[in-house]
Amino acid sequence: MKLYETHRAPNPRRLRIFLAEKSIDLATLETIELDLAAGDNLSDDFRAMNPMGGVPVLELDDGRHLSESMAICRYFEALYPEPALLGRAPEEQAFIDMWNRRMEFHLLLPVAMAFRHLTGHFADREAVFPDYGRDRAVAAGQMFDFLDRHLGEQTYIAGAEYSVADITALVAVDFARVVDLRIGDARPQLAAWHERVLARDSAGA
Ligand SMILES: N[C@@H](CCC(=O)N[C@@H](CS)C(=O)NCC(=O)O)C(=O)O
Repeated sequence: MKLYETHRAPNPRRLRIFLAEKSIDLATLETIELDLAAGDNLSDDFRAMNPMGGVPVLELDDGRHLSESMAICRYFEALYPEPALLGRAPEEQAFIDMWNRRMEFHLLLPVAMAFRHLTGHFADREAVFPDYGRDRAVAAGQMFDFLDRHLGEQTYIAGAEYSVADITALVAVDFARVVDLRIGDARPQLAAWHERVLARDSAGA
């Protein structure tokens, strides 16, 4: 299998952390680094693999291409069920999915939009609306506040156990630094959770 990714981008980092939690050695996959700023992901060859143009993309041994970080995570969860990061019992799976989707739509996406529209990093391929970027940065900050309250009640995002929802939240919180959004001193529960998840070996993946 081959993994097309970009080391500093948040979605590929989600996948790398997921694989590290499962002790899957990245060296067993051939990894191909793409330069997003240079537009490597906009080429015809790459779009033939993923018409949406995003990383990560996993090339299977039969030559098919799987994209969407969560689809790839689900594939590896099925291949390597332990430790379970998507839950075991039906209710546990459903609640982890609910929290992971909340982290994707209400945290990672606003952070990504703030980055794109405040920095103009992808101005070569999309219109840039700084007001929208500011609005998304505010929304992400409000989510930080929400999570600070939420994590006062439980150890991890989806409950008592570490899950993929923590991975999505971690990459979003860390990536938010690019738009100068930080946890700060006013969010102690979020800071304690951040220290907890950052202390895991997988966080450095
Ligand atoms: N929904 C996709 C998003 C993939 C995505 O947009 N990846 C970003 C990097 S984090 C990307 O490739 N951006 C390049 C671009 O938009 O041109 C996933 O979950 O994998």
